[in-house]
This record gives sequence, C-alpha cells and structure tokens, in this order.
Amino acid sequence: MSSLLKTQHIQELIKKASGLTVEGGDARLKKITERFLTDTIRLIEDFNVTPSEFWYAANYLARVGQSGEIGLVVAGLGLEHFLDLLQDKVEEEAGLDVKSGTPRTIEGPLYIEGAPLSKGEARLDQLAENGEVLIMEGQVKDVAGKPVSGAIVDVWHANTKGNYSHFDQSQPAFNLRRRIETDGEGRYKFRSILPSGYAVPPEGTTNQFLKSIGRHGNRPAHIHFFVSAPGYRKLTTQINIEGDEYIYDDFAYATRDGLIPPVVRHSTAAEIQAKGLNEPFV
Ligand code: MBD
Ligand code: FE
Repeated sequence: MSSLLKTQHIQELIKKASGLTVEGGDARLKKITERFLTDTIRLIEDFNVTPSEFWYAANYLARVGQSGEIGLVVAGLGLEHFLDLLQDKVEEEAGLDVKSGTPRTIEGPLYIEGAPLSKGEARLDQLAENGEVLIMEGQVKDVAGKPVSGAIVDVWHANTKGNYSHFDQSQPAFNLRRRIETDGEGRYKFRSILPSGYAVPPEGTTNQFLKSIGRHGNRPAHIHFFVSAPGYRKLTTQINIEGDEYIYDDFAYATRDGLIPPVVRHSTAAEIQAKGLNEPFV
C-alpha cells in the first residue's frame, strides 16, 4: 500500500497543523508538534488503526486524566525511568561525577510537599500500626566524600498496606512523611514502620491498560528520598527493601544497583529500644 504520510497533501497538512506556516508562537513547540503528528500518522497507517480504535484510545487518555492516574501510567511505561537515564547521561557528558554518589531514581506521583521538619532525627509513624519497626540512619556526603551538614532529607513511604498518607483517607496528614535536617556531621536518623510494596488501584485506568498487555502494577517495598542542600543539585532517589518478591520486577523500573541497602533484623524489643526514637509522634 502506498503511504498517505508521504503525500504532499499530508506533508502540508502536518506543517499547517503544527503552526509552522504562520508567524508567532513557540518555535520549539511547533517542531515537537510536527514530529508528534508525523509519528502518530505513521503509527496509524502502519498498524491500520481503525476509527473506533482511535476514538477508544482518545477516550482512554481522557479517562486517565479524569482518574488522576497520568503519573502512574508514565511510571508504568518506563518513561520516568528513561528520564533518569537521560539525566545521568546529560550530567556525565557535562563532566559531572554521576558514578560516585547514590544513584537517582524516579520520584513517582505520590510526593506531598511540606512534611514536618526536624533536626537530626524524626519519628515517621503516627499511628499504632502493627508494623515491623524500621530504623534507618545515614550520612549525607557530597561526591567527594565530604559530609554535608544542614542538608534536608525529605523522606516518604507507604504503610503496611502499601498506601500513602494524603491519598489514603485512613491515615492522618503527613503520616510516614518527614523532613530531617542533617546534623553537624551530615547525619540523619529516623524511626518508622517497614512499608509494604505498592500496587496500582486494581480497578483504575492504569491497571486496565497493564492487564491488557499482560502486565502487573506492583512495586517492591521502597522508601523515597529527596536530598537537598544549598549549592548542591537535589537528589531524588529511593531504597528498596531486600528480599521483596518484586525487587527486580518493579512495574515502574525504579530498582537500581546501589539502592538495596542491607536490612539488619533485631529479634528483641530491648535491641529496638536501644536504638532510640521510642517516643511516638504526638
Ligand atoms: C509509587 O509508590 C511509586 O513510588 C511510583 C514510582 C509509582 C507508583 C506508586
Ligand atoms: Fe512510592
């Protein structure tokens, strides 16, 4: 079959529809629109997409928007992970040291700004939830190994059901979300409960698509971090909890080497108490 895309009429249509034949407007947006239309028309022609398939897809995108799940779809398609790999490459080509530090990985769609801020340490869990006690401590260093005092570690994670406060009405505001300012040696410490893995809403628009292509919408148990300090670029990353069945089968492809720290299990209450941070949030 001959290609409509290659005809003069369609080539002119794409130029006109992209705003390239008129003055004014954003030049970069025009070129991107031209590419978008060219690639979309090529796809429709090559796959013989029918009008009913086309309108089904358009309606699906509208429903994704209405459901508030666009961030989930982007993560599930691996596009958010792709942006990380691209940023690594951009920084490496600019001569920055991207290998010495903690790797970046995706933010995801569930961050909420403005978590309570404290110095040095924090307790994240506000409910008497029957979770395994989690204590994490560390030191923020720059890529040269120098401790960074006064850095902000903004941490957020799911509860034992895989749900995040703000998106889950059964949790109080900012449960399992805190900002911790590192001490004079760049150290931070927090106590919380061990999160469970996340699953996309089973009846949602993301899962509808994932099921249609034979995939699942599960993430391994993980904890998110933004680490920022004046004069440094912000790090967006996560850690995974080792041993999780989805650790190398994350629907959002966020697991990276260097982001699976060892988990040390303590068997007695006394061992946990000795770690401190025993006062619950009030
Ligand atoms: C999450 O908790 C998450 O971290 C990502 C990336 C996508 C969906 C849910
Ligand atoms: Fe998450």
